Amino acid sequence: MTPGVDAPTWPVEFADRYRAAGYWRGETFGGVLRERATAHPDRIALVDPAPERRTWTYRELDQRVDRLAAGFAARGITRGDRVVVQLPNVGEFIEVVLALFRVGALPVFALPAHRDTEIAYFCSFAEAVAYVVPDRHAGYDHRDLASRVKRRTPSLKHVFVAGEPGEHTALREVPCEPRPLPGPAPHELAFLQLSGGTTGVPKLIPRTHDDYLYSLWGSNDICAVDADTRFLVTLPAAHNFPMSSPGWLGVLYAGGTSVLCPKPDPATAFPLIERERITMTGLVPPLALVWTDAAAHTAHDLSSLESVLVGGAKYSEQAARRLEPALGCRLMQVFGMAEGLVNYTRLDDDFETIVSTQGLPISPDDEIRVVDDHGNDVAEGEFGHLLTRGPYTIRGYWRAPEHNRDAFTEDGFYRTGDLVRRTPTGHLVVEGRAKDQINRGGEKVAPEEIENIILGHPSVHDVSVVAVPDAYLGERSLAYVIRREDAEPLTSVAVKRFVREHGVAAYKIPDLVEFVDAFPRTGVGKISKKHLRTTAADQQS
Ligand code: J2J
Repeated sequence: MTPGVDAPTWPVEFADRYRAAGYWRGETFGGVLRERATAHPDRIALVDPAPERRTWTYRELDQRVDRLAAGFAARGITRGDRVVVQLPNVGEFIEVVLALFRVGALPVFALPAHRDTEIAYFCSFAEAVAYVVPDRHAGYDHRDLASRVKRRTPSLKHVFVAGEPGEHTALREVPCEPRPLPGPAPHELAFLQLSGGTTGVPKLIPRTHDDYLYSLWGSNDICAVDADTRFLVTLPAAHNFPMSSPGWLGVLYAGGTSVLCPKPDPATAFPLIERERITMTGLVPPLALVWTDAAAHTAHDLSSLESVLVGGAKYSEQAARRLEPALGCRLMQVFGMAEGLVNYTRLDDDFETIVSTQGLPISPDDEIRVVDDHGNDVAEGEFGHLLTRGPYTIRGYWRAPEHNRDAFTEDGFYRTGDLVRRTPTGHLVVEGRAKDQINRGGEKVAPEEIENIILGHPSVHDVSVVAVPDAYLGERSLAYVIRREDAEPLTSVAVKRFVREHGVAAYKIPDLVEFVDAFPRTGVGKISKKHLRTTAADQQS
């Protein structure tokens, strides 16, 4: 463990190799923005179309980021400090993140859907000094959430609000005269990203400038992102996929334009595609289905679209076949993870490969192993557990030594928890998942987190949360509950309300609740989730 990094990192011989191979270029985000602003100051970097259209040239973005970074520094936020950032797809999000990068402070990327439980955990676990929120978003007042979290979190010194601040500090008051800042070194951490999670609390993923920047330019090469790219940020901008595959950060690296989409539905996105002449975007499979259907009878001109990336969850082959003809652009499947490894189908892959595989890794130095339950490599083409190691895949979660012992092999391979098969061309096909996680159309839910909440209900004796197949989302969540014999009667609605009132993101509330008398057990007496999943799937079909 490198002091100050708080997580295992690449052994020196690997780091040297990745530098020598030219993957790690010794750049930082702050430096990249400055260089682009110098090279082409008047190009548009960013468009925030709502409520009034705002644009930022590269020069303006660089200058505003400088002033905001100076303001953060003046308030005592320094290199290595953690700042929880929870903003929707607005220009302020991009400014805040880039300003923190420039200071060397680490954004912790919360999603707009997160509530008290998650935010309080991120703030306390990361010992965050600041938390950045919108005033209201999607009918929810984030200032109240911030007040509650601040009372519970001693480390939290600042709450900055984009919009009307209430009892907190207005973000617009923060910028001040720029001053030279020491800034981070390329091998240092840039931010902490959230893991999809399989455990009671999400793990934090430490990414460095060097490794993440490689995943960006590597993605740009594969996806043909350049200065002419006009990328629509359709998914929440804080998620790893729309941020880096190739995402708004990849587009920034290439000197292109990112347009922030306030909502992902076709009624919002299609007019923007037409007006802003969007060339590329990224979608999760359920959204891709909705877009494909809506494209058939839209009056909007989508002809500027050149490629659409679909990933985050398995995209069914039937759905994939329909996308290109409907949207009139290239489909690229992407199978990625915030821990690192990202695979893309290539623009010159044949149609069958594009619709039936989840692509090839970005890097020739992404090491891929497909192993059986005992860690032995399976035969060519057989399916097994995907392990990976490489120039932009982490070697350990942040401050999680015990979990790291299970999540990584001794020689540093990350156990993705995904079950894959490799085709003769090296393309990966995702066949399933061994980790205990629900993938709700790209939104990941850790059953254990929800089980722990439900177990707190006085009428609950035991609970097991599993995935059930769903035609639209791919999977939904089902909570099997055993009631306490002597307790008050309990309804499905009451269980859902209990989880909601606990304060978690709405997508984590069980879609279905069923009451049972007992759980199937494994030979050693543990609850057999496998058995429960099969029962659930049978009942739903
Ligand atoms: C099946 N499962 C997939 C796919 C991810 C790009 C794209 C996605 C993510 C992401 C990302 C899948 N088919 N095409 O970070 O940069 C599931 C796998 C994987 C997990 C990672 C990116 N694409 N998955 O989804 O960290 O189970 O990243 O291990 O949220 O999503 O989730 P996450």
